Amino acid sequence: ESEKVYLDLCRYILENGVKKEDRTGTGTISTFGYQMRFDLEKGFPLLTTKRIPFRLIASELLWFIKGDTNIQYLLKHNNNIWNEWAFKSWVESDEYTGPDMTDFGLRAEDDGEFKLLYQEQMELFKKRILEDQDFAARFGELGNVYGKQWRDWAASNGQSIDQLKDVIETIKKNPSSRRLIVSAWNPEDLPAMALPPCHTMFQFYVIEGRLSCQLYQRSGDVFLGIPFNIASYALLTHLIAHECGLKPGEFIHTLGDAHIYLNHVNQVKEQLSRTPNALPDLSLNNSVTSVFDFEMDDIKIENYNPHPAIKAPVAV
Ligand code: UFP
Repeated sequence: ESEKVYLDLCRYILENGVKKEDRTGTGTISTFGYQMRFDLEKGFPLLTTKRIPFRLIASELLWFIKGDTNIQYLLKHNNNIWNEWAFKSWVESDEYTGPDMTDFGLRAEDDGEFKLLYQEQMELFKKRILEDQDFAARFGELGNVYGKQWRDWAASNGQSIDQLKDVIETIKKNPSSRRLIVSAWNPEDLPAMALPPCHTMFQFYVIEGRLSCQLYQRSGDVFLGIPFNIASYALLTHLIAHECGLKPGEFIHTLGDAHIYLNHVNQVKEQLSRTPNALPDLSLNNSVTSVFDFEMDDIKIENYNPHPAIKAPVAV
């Protein structure tokens, strides 16, 4: 089954990874250059050895696909994964008059009293993003994140390039093309980005009526990030295949720095001790024809029987 290729990656790093310092100060065991292949006809690669919240992955992907870069869309779908980035710009702005939120992420971890204060401010922030359009336009906006680069890349002549729309049109018109690439890595934008894109570029390939996708991910948190990234790009491949009248082929995941954080090692071992179940199935609403029109209700995961979730701290 497909899940084994992910578990093999975990085992490979535990056995062959080298200790490496990292930006977050957590420490990792790391390897450079690794590739996993998932045959999408053999089930949807949502891991079963721990529960993965597919709903968050799907709503984030639809947000990218729509070219939306404002967290309001995510909040409307009860998706909180990008909140901290927007909250940071709010509490650092002149308009914020609440309690001091400097280093809120780190402080919330070791200070229970501060954590309550932080949660209260975060709830107020979310409510305002949802209810106040003007506030959302100013403080919900994340700027040059994936949605912007995929759908509205700023060209030097002042025009905008819709890479995703262009690549879908080319898949339909010229499926044998070897130039079916979308890049999120925009060197000009990097200095202003809090988190430079981890999924830097992806390429499509069509053979015998099947659409495959290969992602180059520069940096992968193997325990927390990678399972999300696999499901996200598998879903993207399904959606584009659906629009183009193709069957999904393979998702090929190529990793640069693939690492297990030192404070995830026990969780990884726990996961490796579990026996995978059959992969679930993905079901898409056939009446939706364009990837740009998909909504959450049009995307369903069926027969998903995971082991329980495993908690681990996020390195920030
Ligand atoms: N990371 C992922 N997948 C993602 C994402 C982040 O694994 O989709 F956004 C992890 C990789 C790394 C950290 O551990 O987040 C980013 O840190 P850096 O920029 O230093 O590579």
